[in-house]
Amino acid sequence: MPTAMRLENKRVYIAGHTGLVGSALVRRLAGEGCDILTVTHRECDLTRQREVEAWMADMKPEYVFLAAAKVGGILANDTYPAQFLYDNLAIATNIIHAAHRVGVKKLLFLGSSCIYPKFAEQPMREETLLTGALEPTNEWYAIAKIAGLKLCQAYRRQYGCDFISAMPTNLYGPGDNFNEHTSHVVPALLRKIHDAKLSGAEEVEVWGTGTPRREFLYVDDLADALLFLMAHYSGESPVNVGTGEDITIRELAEAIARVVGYHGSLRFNAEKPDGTPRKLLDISRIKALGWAATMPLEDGLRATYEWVRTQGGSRGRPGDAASSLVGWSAAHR
Ligand code: GFB
Repeated sequence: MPTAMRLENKRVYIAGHTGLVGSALVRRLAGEGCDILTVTHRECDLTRQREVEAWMADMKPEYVFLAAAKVGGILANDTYPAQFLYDNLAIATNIIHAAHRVGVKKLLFLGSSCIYPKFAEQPMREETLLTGALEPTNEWYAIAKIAGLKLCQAYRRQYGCDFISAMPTNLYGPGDNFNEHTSHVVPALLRKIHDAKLSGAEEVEVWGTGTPRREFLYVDDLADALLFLMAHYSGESPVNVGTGEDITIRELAEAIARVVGYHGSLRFNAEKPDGTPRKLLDISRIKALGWAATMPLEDGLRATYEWVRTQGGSRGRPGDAASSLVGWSAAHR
């Protein structure tokens, strides 16, 4: 077990600092006494190698959390395969290679649970990677994430770089994307059920059959896990990060209706894709290292709903219960 490493007074680059994971890392690192480095897309396009190498050579980060990615829910992944593959490949290769060039001490690459085979044995162990076909709706994103993970392994083997990878399960929380077409299921249903409550709609459409099972990790729990791994883990294998519990999409929708206080009905539209039937991670490796998630799902949903109702106001529209769809999309991409 490597000795615990502290980030105090260290130069720590958070790639993707405005996203769901990146903004949670900014919150979590705020109390660590480190020098947090961030860069906007306008200042440095992470898909442009020359720009990334110039910025990294100039800023010389010592630690890197690679949380920048083009992300989205099942529909976005299925609709924009070229962007999901190219953007995520380019971001991963540019930052990982530049980190090696400037001698970054340690880099943590964020993958995703969708890298595992569609019909992997559940819960999914890290060893099942590349043992079966991927889920077609997000194979583009998955292949880019697998490439990033493999690049970290290759740079560790050939150059001795301390580059590690974490594979989080489905995430939700403050700072998420609430756009109804590109978002993941939790923000999508929070928004649809909130607006149904405001408008008095009698029913809300839920995509798919409601039978797929998903595991949901609150993003601030993930941020804590990432700092834990940066401090305590140094190895070639990716490390799964999850809660160890999953629920059906129907149960999720019912939980969100309770949180929002919506009493209408849920209509399941089986013409929309279900995606992978189940994506529960085996978390025994990170448990053995000594980390566990703490936020129960319903509490996390409540905290997220509270955040978007208040932030939605401060980021573009009145935050009161009258805030409309426009407010949510304007406030959240
Ligand atoms: O969160 P989600 O879009 O992504 O969908 P995945 C999860 C499940 O929720 C699917 C259902 O079965 C959806 O059909 N669902 C129900 C909805 N209603 C909705 C809705 O209004 N919006 C959305 N988005 N889903 C993602 C990958 O797969 O998992 C990403 O596409 C990433 O690349 C992420 O890997 C972790 O969980 O199916």
